[in-house]
Amino acid sequence: MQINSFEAYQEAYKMSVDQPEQFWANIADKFYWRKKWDNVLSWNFSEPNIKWFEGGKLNITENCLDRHLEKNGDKPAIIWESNDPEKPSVTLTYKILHEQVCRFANVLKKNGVVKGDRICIYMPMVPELAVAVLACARIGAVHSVIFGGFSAKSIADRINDSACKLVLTADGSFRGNKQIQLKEVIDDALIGCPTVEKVIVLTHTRTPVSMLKGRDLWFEDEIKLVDTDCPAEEMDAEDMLFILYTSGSTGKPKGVVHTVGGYMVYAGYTFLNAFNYQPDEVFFCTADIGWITGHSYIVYGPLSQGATTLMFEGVPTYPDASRMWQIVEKHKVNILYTAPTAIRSLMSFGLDPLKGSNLSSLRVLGSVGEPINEEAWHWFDEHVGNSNCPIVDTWWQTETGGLMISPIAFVIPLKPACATLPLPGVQPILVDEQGNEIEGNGVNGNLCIKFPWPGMLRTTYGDHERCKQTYFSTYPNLYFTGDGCMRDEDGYYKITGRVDDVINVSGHRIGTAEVENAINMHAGVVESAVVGYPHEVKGQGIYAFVIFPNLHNEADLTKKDILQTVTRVIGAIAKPDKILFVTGLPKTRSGKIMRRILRKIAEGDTSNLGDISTLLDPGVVEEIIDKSKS
Ligand code: 7RM
Repeated sequence: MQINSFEAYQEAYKMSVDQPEQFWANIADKFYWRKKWDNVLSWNFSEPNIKWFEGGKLNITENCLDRHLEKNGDKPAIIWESNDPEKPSVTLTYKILHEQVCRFANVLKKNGVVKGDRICIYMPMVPELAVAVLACARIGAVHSVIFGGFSAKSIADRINDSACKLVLTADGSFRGNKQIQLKEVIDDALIGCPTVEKVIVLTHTRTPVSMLKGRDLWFEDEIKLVDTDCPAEEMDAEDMLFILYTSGSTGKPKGVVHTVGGYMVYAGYTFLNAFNYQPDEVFFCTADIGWITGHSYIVYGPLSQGATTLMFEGVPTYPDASRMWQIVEKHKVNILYTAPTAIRSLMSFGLDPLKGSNLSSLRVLGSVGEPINEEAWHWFDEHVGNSNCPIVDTWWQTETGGLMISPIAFVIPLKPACATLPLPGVQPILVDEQGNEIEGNGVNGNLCIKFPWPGMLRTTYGDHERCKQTYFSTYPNLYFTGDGCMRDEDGYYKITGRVDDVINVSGHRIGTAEVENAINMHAGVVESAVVGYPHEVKGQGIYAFVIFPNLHNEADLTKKDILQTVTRVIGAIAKPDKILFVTGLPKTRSGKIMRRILRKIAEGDTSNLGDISTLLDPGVVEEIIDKSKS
């Protein structure tokens, strides 16, 4: 299953296009199925209706746990590193992890959870989070993990959208020198969540929490009441595995749905290949399990391959900027998979933090979440990789389930800051605004995918039409990624960033419409427009133009109030970096905000604003430019 030469890549790629069913059947064969599929693939992108390995029966946790027990039961499955460097790390062998997952699954069962129920997980980055995710999968419950930085309102929206029955949380979480009172946030969220029957609370930060009689239970009490035997639920390949909410250009976040069989095959295959994982290596993905990267490359990808996955609770700069390198040395990390924003933030501390740590265990480096700039790429290459480790710049999305366009370490010749070539099974195509294919090399276009791959989303929870509209309607019979892309002279793909109204802040997707709605909820705000602008560390920052007619003389206080409102409505991750009070917004005669102009102003590039003759009132542009400069 592992590709070891460029010729082997070309051969695999060719087969994946010429005989996709045979290609994926061969790979799926390497996993454990209780019953093999009847049909590898049926699909159309018009409804869309996509089915992989139909008729196949399996449980993903048998692939991630049980099947490794005999040979690798004592091998570390998860190594956990605490936020606090003084606290001992924790190692869960495959045997122990299996036992813990079974116990946790029994706790869920005991509390009435059955196959198909949706479970909301809002937990810190502790081993129990991975255990909780796998426990859901064990009994066929659908997990919906929510990142710890979202507000009560965001959580309530997500819980209600998929009618979750149970919530798994903790008293609180540590991130650097901050604490988040997770249970308190959940308590606020649940005021508006009638479907939630039970809340199971893990003790972690030991902060006082309120426990509601009949609803809230301590994890530590529950786990004592169950045994370690929990047979895995037999799942159809196309049964739902999880929902993960993600932002787009319009409306509320969508619940991206992944199914058991295809997702497993794709996460496992891409993990093994792109990173060239070797048995006994330690793989460290610095993402949070609240995002797709954590789902696929902390939990499911590595564990499905019997790998050792390192899970870190904290942040790269706590207690200081040497923390990541200390972790690499301490656990002899072989593969380090992180984000450009983390690299840029560490770069800003200079080279001293690197000096005390031995990084010679590193063999492969990876980047994900946003376009990596060349400066960061070279810094990562030279100072972390000692100019001796391939960097895989992996392009993919929540919706794709796994890596799509990415180098294969030691196989694909690299170019700095370039995602290079599609993995086998991935058929990218560039199109112009009208949907015409842009052929040849040295071209730019909108990135689409023209053939299904096993890890792709199947629907958006509860609203299939939205899935169709968002991804399959812009260009008929193509999956539209929302990204712009260049194909260079050598046919290499370089992702240039979103072409829709999504901002990528530190690798987190945030919809401009979501932020605008949040700002508009603030008393006194009449209207707002939000755009992204280049930010040195975060990649993109959030710039908000706000109409607030009755501004009193303490404008800074009002700005803080608006930030507070956004924090309440969405979460701290969506707080604008800049707020500019204006009296009007550039609108077309039909009332559409011309974000193109605002983007230019936010970038500080007002020399050429393009055609503004279609504006209702071109005068507002002058005003905004003046204010943005003062
Ligand atoms: C995995 C993840 C997806 C969006 C995607 C892109 C951007 C991700 C790269 C990248 C350039 C990369 N899922 N993106 N990886 N852009 N190079 N290697 O991030 O759903 O949260 O975001 O992130 O715009 O559409 S995500």
